[in-house]
Amino acid sequence: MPKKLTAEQIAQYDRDGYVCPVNAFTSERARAWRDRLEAFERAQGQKMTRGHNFKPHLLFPWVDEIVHAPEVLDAVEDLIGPDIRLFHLTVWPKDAGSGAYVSWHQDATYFALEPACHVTAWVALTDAPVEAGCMEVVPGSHKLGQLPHAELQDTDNLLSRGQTLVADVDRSRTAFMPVKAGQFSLHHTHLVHNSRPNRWHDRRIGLGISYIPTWARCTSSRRVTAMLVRGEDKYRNFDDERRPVEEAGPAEQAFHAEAVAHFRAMNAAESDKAAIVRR
Ligand SMILES: O=C(O)CCC(=O)C(=O)O
Repeated sequence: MPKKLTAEQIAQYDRDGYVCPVNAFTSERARAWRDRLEAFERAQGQKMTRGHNFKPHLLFPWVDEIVHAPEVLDAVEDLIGPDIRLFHLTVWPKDAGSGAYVSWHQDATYFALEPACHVTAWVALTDAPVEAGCMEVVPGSHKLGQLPHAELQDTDNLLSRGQTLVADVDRSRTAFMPVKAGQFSLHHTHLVHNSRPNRWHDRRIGLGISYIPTWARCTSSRRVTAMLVRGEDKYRNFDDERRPVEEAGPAEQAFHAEAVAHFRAMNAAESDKAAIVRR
Protein backbone atom coordinates (compact mmCIF):
# COMPACT_ATOMS: atom_id res chain seq x y z
CA MET A 1 0.00 0.00 0.00
CA PRO A 2 1.67 3.31 -1.07
CA LYS A 3 2.14 5.94 1.65
CA LYS A 4 1.49 9.06 -0.39
CA LEU A 5 1.38 8.61 -4.15
CA THR A 6 -1.63 7.14 -5.90
CA ALA A 7 -1.33 3.98 -8.01
CA GLU A 8 -1.78 6.24 -11.08
CA GLN A 9 1.12 8.49 -10.01
CA ILE A 10 3.39 5.50 -9.47
CA ALA A 11 2.39 4.12 -12.88
CA GLN A 12 3.09 7.55 -14.41
CA TYR A 13 6.56 7.64 -12.83
CA ASP A 14 7.31 4.20 -14.31
CA ARG A 15 5.92 5.11 -17.72
CA ASP A 16 6.91 8.79 -18.11
CA GLY A 17 9.74 9.24 -15.59
CA TYR A 18 8.07 12.00 -13.58
CA VAL A 19 5.12 12.95 -11.38
CA CYS A 20 3.84 16.52 -11.00
CA PRO A 21 2.49 18.22 -8.95
CA VAL A 22 2.42 16.60 -5.51
CA ASN A 23 0.97 18.61 -2.59
CA ALA A 24 3.20 18.85 0.48
CA PHE A 25 3.35 22.17 2.39
CA THR A 26 1.22 25.29 2.73
CA SER A 27 2.24 28.30 0.66
CA GLU A 28 2.80 30.18 3.97
CA ARG A 29 5.37 27.60 5.08
CA ALA A 30 7.11 27.79 1.70
CA ARG A 31 7.13 31.61 1.98
CA ALA A 32 8.74 31.43 5.42
CA TRP A 33 11.50 29.19 4.01
CA ARG A 34 12.03 31.52 1.06
CA ASP A 35 12.33 34.46 3.49
CA ARG A 36 15.02 32.62 5.45
CA LEU A 37 16.97 31.80 2.31
CA GLU A 38 16.77 35.39 1.11
CA ALA A 39 17.72 36.78 4.55
CA PHE A 40 20.85 34.60 4.42
CA GLU A 41 21.63 35.83 0.90
CA ARG A 42 21.31 39.45 2.06
CA ALA A 43 23.53 38.83 5.08
CA GLN A 44 26.18 37.20 2.85
CA GLY A 45 25.84 39.72 0.03
CA GLN A 46 25.79 36.66 -2.26
CA LYS A 47 22.90 34.86 -3.97
CA MET A 48 22.64 31.09 -3.62
CA THR A 49 23.07 30.56 -7.31
CA ARG A 50 25.59 28.80 -9.60
CA GLY A 51 28.73 28.01 -7.61
CA HIS A 52 27.03 28.62 -4.24
CA ASN A 53 24.00 26.36 -4.44
CA PHE A 54 25.14 22.91 -3.28
CA LYS A 55 24.06 20.98 -0.17
CA PRO A 56 22.39 23.71 1.98
CA HIS A 57 20.84 20.89 4.06
CA LEU A 58 24.22 20.78 5.82
CA LEU A 59 24.04 24.47 6.74
CA PHE A 60 20.44 25.26 7.65
CA PRO A 61 18.11 23.49 10.11
CA TRP A 62 15.13 24.68 8.03
CA VAL A 63 16.43 22.80 4.97
CA ASP A 64 17.11 19.77 7.20
CA GLU A 65 13.41 19.96 8.16
CA ILE A 66 12.35 19.87 4.49
CA VAL A 67 14.60 16.95 3.52
CA HIS A 68 13.24 14.87 6.45
CA ALA A 69 9.59 15.90 6.00
CA PRO A 70 7.19 12.92 5.71
CA GLU A 71 5.24 14.99 3.17
CA VAL A 72 8.17 14.40 0.77
CA LEU A 73 9.78 11.20 2.08
CA ASP A 74 6.54 9.20 1.97
CA ALA A 75 6.32 9.82 -1.77
CA VAL A 76 10.00 9.00 -2.27
CA GLU A 77 9.54 5.78 -0.29
CA ASP A 78 6.69 4.81 -2.63
CA LEU A 79 9.23 4.90 -5.49
CA ILE A 80 12.52 3.61 -4.00
CA GLY A 81 11.63 1.83 -0.77
CA PRO A 82 11.98 2.63 2.96
CA ASP A 83 15.79 2.90 3.39
CA ILE A 84 16.74 6.27 1.98
CA ARG A 85 19.81 8.49 1.77
CA LEU A 86 19.92 12.05 0.51
CA PHE A 87 22.64 11.95 -2.14
CA HIS A 88 22.71 15.60 -3.20
CA LEU A 89 20.79 18.87 -2.96
CA THR A 90 20.93 21.85 -5.28
CA VAL A 91 19.13 25.20 -4.87
CA TRP A 92 17.75 26.39 -8.20
CA PRO A 93 16.99 30.13 -8.12
CA LYS A 94 16.09 32.16 -11.21
CA ASP A 95 15.63 35.88 -10.89
CA ALA A 96 12.75 37.41 -12.86
CA GLY A 97 14.01 38.70 -16.20
CA SER A 98 17.47 37.14 -15.86
CA GLY A 99 19.04 34.92 -18.52
CA ALA A 100 19.51 32.00 -16.11
CA TYR A 101 18.48 28.66 -17.58
CA VAL A 102 19.30 24.96 -17.30
CA SER A 103 20.45 23.10 -20.42
CA TRP A 104 18.99 19.75 -21.54
CA HIS A 105 20.55 17.04 -19.41
CA GLN A 106 20.11 13.86 -17.41
CA ASP A 107 20.96 14.11 -13.70
CA ALA A 108 22.75 10.75 -13.78
CA THR A 109 25.49 12.10 -16.06
CA TYR A 110 28.16 12.71 -13.37
CA PHE A 111 26.62 10.90 -10.39
CA ALA A 112 28.23 7.47 -11.01
CA LEU A 113 25.36 5.76 -9.20
CA GLU A 114 24.93 2.04 -9.67
CA PRO A 115 22.16 1.34 -10.43
CA ALA A 116 20.88 4.65 -11.77
CA CYS A 117 17.85 4.68 -9.51
CA HIS A 118 17.93 8.06 -7.86
CA VAL A 119 14.85 10.24 -7.73
CA THR A 120 14.79 14.02 -7.39
CA ALA A 121 12.07 15.80 -5.46
CA TRP A 122 11.95 19.42 -6.69
CA VAL A 123 10.35 21.32 -3.80
CA ALA A 124 8.99 24.75 -4.75
CA LEU A 125 9.70 27.64 -2.36
CA THR A 126 7.92 29.98 -4.81
CA ASP A 127 5.33 29.41 -7.48
CA ALA A 128 7.03 28.04 -10.60
CA PRO A 129 4.63 28.41 -13.53
CA VAL A 130 5.65 27.84 -17.16
CA GLU A 131 6.46 31.57 -17.62
CA ALA A 132 8.88 31.44 -14.68
CA GLY A 133 10.89 28.69 -16.39
CA CYS A 134 9.64 25.62 -14.57
CA MET A 135 11.18 22.30 -15.56
CA GLU A 136 10.42 20.92 -19.02
CA VAL A 137 10.87 17.20 -19.62
CA VAL A 138 10.83 14.59 -22.38
CA PRO A 139 8.28 12.05 -21.11
CA GLY A 140 9.55 8.48 -21.30
CA SER A 141 13.18 9.49 -21.94
CA HIS A 142 14.25 7.85 -18.64
CA LYS A 143 13.97 4.54 -20.51
CA LEU A 144 16.76 5.51 -22.93
CA GLY A 145 19.57 4.96 -20.39
CA GLN A 146 22.58 7.28 -20.17
CA LEU A 147 22.87 9.50 -23.26
CA PRO A 148 26.01 11.38 -24.46
CA HIS A 149 26.54 14.90 -23.07
CA ALA A 150 29.00 17.65 -24.02
CA GLU A 151 30.24 20.40 -21.68
CA LEU A 152 29.24 23.82 -23.04
CA GLN A 153 30.44 26.67 -20.87
CA ASP A 154 27.92 29.47 -20.46
CA THR A 155 27.62 31.52 -17.26
CA ASP A 156 23.82 31.75 -17.64
CA ASN A 157 23.57 27.95 -17.45
CA LEU A 158 22.89 27.05 -13.81
CA LEU A 159 24.67 23.69 -14.35
CA SER A 160 28.20 24.52 -13.25
CA ARG A 161 29.81 21.94 -15.54
CA GLY A 162 27.55 22.97 -18.44
CA GLN A 163 26.69 19.36 -19.26
CA THR A 164 24.32 19.37 -22.22
CA LEU A 165 22.69 16.56 -24.13
CA VAL A 166 24.38 16.15 -27.51
CA ALA A 167 21.21 15.08 -29.36
CA ASP A 168 18.57 17.66 -30.29
CA VAL A 169 15.32 17.54 -28.34
CA ASP A 170 12.03 17.50 -30.23
CA ARG A 171 10.12 20.28 -28.44
CA SER A 172 6.80 19.05 -29.80
CA ARG A 173 7.20 16.03 -27.47
CA THR A 174 8.00 17.85 -24.23
CA ALA A 175 5.88 18.45 -21.12
CA PHE A 176 6.16 21.17 -18.46
CA MET A 177 6.20 20.58 -14.71
CA PRO A 178 4.64 23.74 -13.20
CA VAL A 179 4.36 23.71 -9.40
CA LYS A 180 3.01 26.08 -6.80
CA ALA A 181 4.89 27.14 -3.66
CA GLY A 182 4.78 24.20 -1.24
CA GLN A 183 4.25 21.56 -3.94
CA PHE A 184 6.92 19.32 -5.44
CA SER A 185 7.58 17.23 -8.52
CA LEU A 186 9.50 13.96 -8.80
CA HIS A 187 11.78 12.93 -11.64
CA HIS A 188 13.95 9.96 -12.52
CA THR A 189 17.71 10.38 -12.85
CA HIS A 190 17.67 9.46 -16.57
CA LEU A 191 14.76 11.77 -17.46
CA VAL A 192 15.88 14.35 -20.06
CA HIS A 193 14.93 17.82 -18.80
CA ASN A 194 15.80 21.50 -18.98
CA SER A 195 14.36 24.84 -17.93
CA ARG A 196 14.08 28.14 -19.76
CA PRO A 197 14.74 31.69 -18.43
CA ASN A 198 12.28 33.27 -16.02
CA ARG A 199 9.96 35.64 -17.91
CA TRP A 200 7.54 36.02 -14.98
CA HIS A 201 7.23 38.88 -12.45
CA ASP A 202 8.78 37.08 -9.46
CA ARG A 203 11.84 35.08 -8.58
CA ARG A 204 11.54 31.27 -8.99
CA ILE A 205 13.25 29.09 -6.35
CA GLY A 206 13.21 25.32 -5.86
CA LEU A 207 15.24 22.77 -3.95
CA GLY A 208 16.26 19.76 -6.06
CA ILE A 209 16.63 17.01 -3.46
CA SER A 210 18.16 13.80 -4.82
CA TYR A 211 17.31 10.66 -2.88
CA ILE A 212 18.70 7.14 -3.33
CA PRO A 213 17.98 3.77 -1.75
CA THR A 214 20.76 2.83 0.70
CA TRP A 215 21.66 -0.17 -1.46
CA ALA A 216 22.76 2.06 -4.36
CA ARG A 217 26.49 2.77 -4.56
CA CYS A 218 28.67 5.41 -6.13
CA THR A 219 31.19 3.74 -8.44
CA SER A 220 33.49 6.77 -8.61
CA SER A 221 37.05 6.49 -7.29
CA ARG A 222 36.18 9.53 -5.11
CA ARG A 223 34.09 8.66 -2.05
CA VAL A 224 31.24 11.03 -1.20
CA THR A 225 28.93 11.74 1.72
CA ALA A 226 25.17 11.15 1.79
CA MET A 227 22.68 11.66 4.65
CA LEU A 228 20.59 8.78 5.95
CA VAL A 229 17.13 10.37 6.13
CA ARG A 230 14.88 7.35 6.67
CA GLY A 231 15.20 3.67 7.59
CA GLU A 232 18.49 1.83 8.01
CA ASP A 233 21.65 1.33 6.01
CA LYS A 234 23.16 -2.14 5.98
CA TYR A 235 25.46 -1.33 3.07
CA ARG A 236 27.58 1.64 4.23
CA ASN A 237 28.36 2.77 0.69
CA PHE A 238 28.53 6.42 1.77
CA ASP A 239 30.08 8.46 4.56
CA ASP A 240 27.48 9.92 6.91
CA GLU A 241 26.53 13.59 6.92
CA ARG A 242 26.20 15.73 10.03
CA ARG A 243 22.78 17.33 10.60
CA PRO A 244 22.93 21.12 11.13
CA VAL A 245 22.12 22.53 14.55
CA GLU A 246 23.12 26.18 14.32
CA GLU A 247 22.15 28.19 11.22
CA ALA A 248 25.37 28.28 9.16
CA GLY A 249 27.44 27.99 12.35
CA PRO A 250 31.20 27.34 12.21
CA ALA A 251 30.84 23.54 12.54
CA GLU A 252 28.11 23.54 9.88
CA GLN A 253 30.23 25.64 7.50
CA ALA A 254 33.29 23.44 7.97
CA PHE A 255 31.37 20.20 7.36
CA HIS A 256 29.52 21.72 4.40
CA ALA A 257 32.75 22.92 2.75
CA GLU A 258 34.31 19.49 3.08
CA ALA A 259 31.26 17.60 1.77
CA VAL A 260 30.92 19.97 -1.20
CA ALA A 261 34.64 19.54 -1.99
CA HIS A 262 34.24 15.75 -2.01
CA PHE A 263 31.16 16.02 -4.24
CA ARG A 264 32.88 18.38 -6.69
CA ALA A 265 35.94 16.11 -6.84
CA MET A 266 33.71 13.14 -7.65
CA ASN A 267 31.89 15.17 -10.33
CA ALA A 268 35.19 16.30 -11.85
CA ALA A 269 36.52 12.72 -11.91
CA GLU A 270 33.34 11.53 -13.64
CA SER A 271 33.51 14.41 -16.11
CA ASP A 272 37.14 13.46 -16.95
CA LYS A 273 36.05 9.87 -17.49
CA ALA A 274 33.21 10.98 -19.80
CA ALA A 275 35.64 13.25 -21.70
CA ILE A 276 37.67 10.19 -22.71
CA VAL A 277 34.49 8.74 -24.23
CA ARG A 278 33.64 12.11 -25.84
CA ARG A 279 37.01 12.31 -27.64
O1 LIG B 1 15.32 24.04 -11.47
C1 LIG B 1 15.63 23.88 -12.63
O2 LIG B 1 15.36 24.71 -13.48
C2 LIG B 1 16.35 22.63 -13.06
C3 LIG B 1 16.36 21.59 -12.00
C4 LIG B 1 17.07 20.36 -12.36
O3 LIG B 1 17.72 20.23 -13.37
C5 LIG B 1 16.99 19.23 -11.42
O4 LIG B 1 16.42 19.35 -10.33
O5 LIG B 1 17.50 18.14 -11.78
